[in-house]
Amino acid sequence: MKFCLVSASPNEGLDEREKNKSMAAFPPLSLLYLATVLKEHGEDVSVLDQPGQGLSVDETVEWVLKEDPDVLGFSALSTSGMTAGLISHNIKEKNPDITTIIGNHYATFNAERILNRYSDVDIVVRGEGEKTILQLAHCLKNKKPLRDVNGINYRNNKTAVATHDQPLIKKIDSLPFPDRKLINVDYHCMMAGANVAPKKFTSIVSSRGCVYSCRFCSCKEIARNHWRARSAQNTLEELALLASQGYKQLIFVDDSFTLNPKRTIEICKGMVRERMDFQWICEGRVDNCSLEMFRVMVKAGLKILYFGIENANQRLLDYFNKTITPQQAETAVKTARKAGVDVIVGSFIVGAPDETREEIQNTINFAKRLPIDLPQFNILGAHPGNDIWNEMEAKGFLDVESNWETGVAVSKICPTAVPCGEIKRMIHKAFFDHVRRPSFLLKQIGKTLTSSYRKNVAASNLTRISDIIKGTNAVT
Ligand code: B12
Ligand code: SF4
Repeated sequence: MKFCLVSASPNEGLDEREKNKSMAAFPPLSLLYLATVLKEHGEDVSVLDQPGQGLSVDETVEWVLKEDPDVLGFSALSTSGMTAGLISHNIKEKNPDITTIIGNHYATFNAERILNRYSDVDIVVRGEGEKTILQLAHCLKNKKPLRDVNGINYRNNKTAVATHDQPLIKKIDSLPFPDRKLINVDYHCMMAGANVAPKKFTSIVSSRGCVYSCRFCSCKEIARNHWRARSAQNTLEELALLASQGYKQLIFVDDSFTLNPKRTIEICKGMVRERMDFQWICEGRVDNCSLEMFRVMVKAGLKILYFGIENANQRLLDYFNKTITPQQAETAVKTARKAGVDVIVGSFIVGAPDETREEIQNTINFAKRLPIDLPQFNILGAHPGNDIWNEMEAKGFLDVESNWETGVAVSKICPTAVPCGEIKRMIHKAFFDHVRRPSFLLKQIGKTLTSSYRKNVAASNLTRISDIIKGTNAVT
């Protein structure tokens, strides 16, 4: 059977190709895993990264028709689902025999809505896809009923039906390494408008899921609150393969890369032992921050550590169910600094229901006080799959029909939140006040002079950096 897998672009207009390209910061690991599993089972597969390759809807349709698959599968997050719906429609007009499938977060949390809105989408896959795509391939090939496939929604005689959830893969070490050669795109990693990975770059995932339940996050739903880690050995084998393929810079896109410090340390020690020489980025929780772990991570090439600090007000941290304190954030940042992490990014979320202007300002001031290199201020969003979405719906603030594909800022719909426009102005100003402080700039220049990683990033982003300082680059 022939499969075409497409990572759909978040912007269906697609005129601004450069903008689309930069959205596709990382390779679509989802599709690369699925394609590799299918290939291992003897299927014929090709993969297209629409935003990565900067293709319009028409160009994508043309590519699919030329490939002439039996099955066309899309990976979609929020707005890219709309593009997938449009492409499915244009494809079916020309070749109605192709079976169209959509997966990923957008699909998982909107399965019925997708089948209702897009008559040209045949099957929606919920959650983890490797087992499901193989079951689907088997059923479609042998003309067996789709009800035998777990984790899908489809139409049976025009009625939408859902099958049982697909059980999670127990041992993710059993999965093959995603074959990155299936896509030929030079990926990059954008942060504050600058490419922080100008060398040969890719992403990797060493664990799936998360045991926490933050109200603004939908990861817990996909992995059903389980954390499944690959062994250090298995992760190191993939890293060795990436090194042999010439990759120099990486991002771990795990939800919880540091959840088990022993495993994290083992991976890092392996990277040092094998002299892999990667420069890499990962996320960390502020309640998991031993100096020993950070030191080994730095030794193994950690360059950018991204902390979910979220807010300076305990009341809001509790509302977010983040189970951390501002004091923990302070300790974590100082410990990472002491361990020699080159760039520390603090991510903050503001714009919750009942959050006052003073509380928002308190978070902005907290960000300034912390010894971080870059603040990232985000506006709280309601997406299908997160608890905030359910809360806004239950309170009657949400127009589900207009917002399920895009998500919506809480501050746009909740009468007790500070209005969205005002928050945008506050965080825009906060960002530039933060990065234009002479003391901050001097420190950053000093650090850049002593870090070969920073020097390389700075040299590759001279125009962007001057745009940021002048305020002509949208970064928050
Ligand atoms: C890397 C990443 C990105 C990259 C995506 C690059 C790419 N080409 O794929 C970039 C930076 C572009 C990105 C953008 C955004 N992201 Co993002 N991203 C992630 C991240 C960190 C990792 C994704 C990943 O690779 N996981 C590893 C793979 C193996 O797992 P997977 O993607 O879930 O794929 C599995 C299943 O979903 C399923 N599946 C997926 N696709 C398909 C397709 C088919 C046909 C089938 C059968 C199955 C299937 O099978 C896969 C294998 O098991 C996740 C967090 C996370 N841990 O998942 C957030 C995450 C997915 N992103 C999120 C968000 C909110 C966004 C943005 C909206 C952010 C923004 N404000 O702009 C945009 C959306 C862009 C858009 N409109 O399309 C949310 C999703 C929320 C939601 N309910 O939709 C997440 C969960 C982060 C979070 N904690 O909230 N993101
Ligand atoms: S925000 Fe991070 S810690 Fe919280 S549930 Fe999501 S992945 Fe887990």
